[in-house]
Amino acid sequence: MTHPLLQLAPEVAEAIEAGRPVVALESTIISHGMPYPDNVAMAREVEQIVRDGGATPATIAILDGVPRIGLDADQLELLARDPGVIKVSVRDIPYVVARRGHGATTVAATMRLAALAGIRVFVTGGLGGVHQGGEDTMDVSADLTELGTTNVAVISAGVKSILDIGRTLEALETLGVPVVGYGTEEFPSFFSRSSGFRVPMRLDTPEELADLMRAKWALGLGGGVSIANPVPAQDEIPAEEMDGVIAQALADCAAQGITGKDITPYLLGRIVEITSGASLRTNIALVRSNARLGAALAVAYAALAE
Ligand code: PSU
Ligand code: MN
Repeated sequence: MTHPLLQLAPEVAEAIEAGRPVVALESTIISHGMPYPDNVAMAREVEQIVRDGGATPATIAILDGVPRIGLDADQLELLARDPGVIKVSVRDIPYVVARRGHGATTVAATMRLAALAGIRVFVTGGLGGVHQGGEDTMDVSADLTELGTTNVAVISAGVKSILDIGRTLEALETLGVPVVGYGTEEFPSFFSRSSGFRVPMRLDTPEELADLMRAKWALGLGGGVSIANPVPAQDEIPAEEMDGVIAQALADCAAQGITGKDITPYLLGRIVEITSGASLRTNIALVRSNARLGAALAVAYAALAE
């Protein structure tokens, strides 16, 4: 049933086979989204939160050219500290597999591999989207294309204002992707609960989210669902505070001449530096919160599928 090129961890394979709840987790956030050792501590803690919520965690990455669904402690450690790990979006998957390399998967690549394994719920921190100036550079994350085609629900804390949030929401509408505010009318901007943009739809419980997923896919409406879960209020950094930080990081990025797939990792690292680590604490807090919701959603969705 499972794709022959995928390697599933035994507990993940058993859970999928039995129809028990499974939550996919990405690995670019580990290798290229946070500094060591906070990244590996976060990765372990998030897996534990998913377990405590009654689901099986499946962190996804490519190791020695093998797409793996579910990793052990040594594999998480390797992803967290090996500088040879490549950032892998969908276009990079065949290269890393053929070259037998190590790859940390983005939201787009993780969605695709999760879907191949039969996993429908995926937890991350922030989505990629239309970059600022994207109307000229055409720098639009493949995360959006993937949300348009692959049947996985992605829980994030919204989109950072390193991106053009308005154009990102427009692109998601064009692609037919439901963007659901979880308990909110306003689309969150990762560090902040607000963004100045409304969500097109709001739901308030994991059961309601599961119903939407089932309705979409039962009707043959392929593609993803973007669930925007605002950072908990006590952990947020107000948008006004982040605006200056992000403007500084974007200016530094341009001055350094950084382009393409290196832009997002550079900006994430620079924001941690400029905020002296405050942004990292918020980042970790929102991932924890997303993991709690992801486990609850996987449980609710598995109950429907019975
Ligand atoms: N935004 C974050 N943290 C991240 C990323 C984005 O706040 O770690 C990562 C995710 O893996 C996302 C990827 O899928 O960056 C998007 O990169 P790009 O813009 O190159 O598609
Ligand atoms: Mn890009």
